[in-house]
Amino acid sequence: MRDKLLLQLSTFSQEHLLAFWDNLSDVQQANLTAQIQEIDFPEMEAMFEQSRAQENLKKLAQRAMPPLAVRLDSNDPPYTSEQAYPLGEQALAEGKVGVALVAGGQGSRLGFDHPKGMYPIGPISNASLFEILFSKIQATGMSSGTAIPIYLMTSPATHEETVDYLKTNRWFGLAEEDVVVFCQGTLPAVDATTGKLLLSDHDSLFLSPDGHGGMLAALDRSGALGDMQQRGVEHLFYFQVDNPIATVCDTHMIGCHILANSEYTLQVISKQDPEERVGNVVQIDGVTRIIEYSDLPADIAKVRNSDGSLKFWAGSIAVHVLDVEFLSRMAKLHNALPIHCARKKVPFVDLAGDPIDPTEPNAIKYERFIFDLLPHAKCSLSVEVDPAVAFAPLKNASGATADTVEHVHHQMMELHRSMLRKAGVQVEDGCRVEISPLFAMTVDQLREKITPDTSIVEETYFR
Ligand code: UD2
Repeated sequence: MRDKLLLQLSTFSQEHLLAFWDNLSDVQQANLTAQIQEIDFPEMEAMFEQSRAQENLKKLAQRAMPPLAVRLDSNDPPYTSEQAYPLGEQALAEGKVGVALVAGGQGSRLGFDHPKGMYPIGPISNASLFEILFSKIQATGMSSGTAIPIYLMTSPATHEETVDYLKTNRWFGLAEEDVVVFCQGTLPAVDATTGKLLLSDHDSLFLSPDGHGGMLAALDRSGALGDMQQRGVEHLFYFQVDNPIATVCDTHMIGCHILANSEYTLQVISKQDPEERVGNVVQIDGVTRIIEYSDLPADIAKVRNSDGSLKFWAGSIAVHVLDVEFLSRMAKLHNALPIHCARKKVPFVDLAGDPIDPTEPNAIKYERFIFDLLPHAKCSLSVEVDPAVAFAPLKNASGATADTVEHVHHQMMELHRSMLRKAGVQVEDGCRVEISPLFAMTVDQLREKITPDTSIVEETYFR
């Protein structure tokens, strides 16, 4: 086996991967062989070339325009709520909507040593992100009279613990057959100057998750795409595990998606700050695409309209509706998603077999982003939402300036107080309240459950 591998690797100048072969046990040799056989070496070479010739985003961004969008404050939106809601409701009732939840990330930025979805985010209930989001799917299914399947993406680092956790908690009320868990793939990290693959140990490559764009191949490979087609799911509501107030299966958004014949619809917020940490949805040469906050040149991000508003106002909060037919067309296309390269510090084992912990970025990690499918869509649309009711991402450990547990708690309780007040309930300012999605998802549902003029003066969890 060694000679065969060596021949293959030498074609791509990667023979160093076998440097410790003779000292490995049979099991270790088998593991390393399996990892090497998974690698598409010509593709790796192409990716490394690409990392040296990154697209000139600055030049591209000069030609950017704001996207086609359904705005919140428009007097003349392309699609009205009256048109959109019934269509969204109908699609849900007919079982044409499924949910894709990407949960491959670990809570490392958060300082949490488990899959992020297990983080106990409920301000009073301590319910985890998974519990809250699964409850929203269950509640939506109950009100539309149909079970909504969820396609949950994990990564090798989060898969086992996630599945154990969900099993132990009986899939948080969803039927087991409606929870399809599939694992995303990985990509090797390479030395930034030579393009040589890095070893994390004598018998193992350094592999990291292939980004949320890995969902496209993983849906296909795992059979999840086929499962959707078999169930008659036509529209996939996609969102991230870190946003507990996501408007899961947003009826208005799904309705607008259908009205527009869109293949890829984005939920967007109106950015308040040019450098807000959301993707910038723009149109370039008539094609909609997202330029990540870190890639949009500051001078372009700051351009304002005559009324003072930001020209590039549309911030993607990573909530999308994608057509299943579109996804299956894309899955058949070779390299539908480009590769993104990031210079990172990656610990590795050098040729002498010593572990090296670099102090400066030494490697390139590769990722794919799902929103890079946008330019392939025959038609796409952005639908604006109020961030106060739809976006409270949990990203950072306490003490950071944004997106911490404290920020999320504050925003969840503000939202729930405001919903209660709209339902006619009196709530003291600052009173800690939380509403379980299984109690009510909307103000109308709250009205049915609570007598108007009830007064809430102490911490209350509605469940
Ligand atoms: C993402 C978006 C950003 C904005 C923001 C909203 C990208 C590149 N940027 O920023 O534009 O919409 O979210 O909160 O997407 N994940 C996987 N597998 C992976 C990598 C990520 O499942 O290999 C999941 C992860 O579990 C999380 C989501 O994708 O649910 C986003 O990942 P992130 O937190 O790294 O993205 P962020 O905050 O840079």
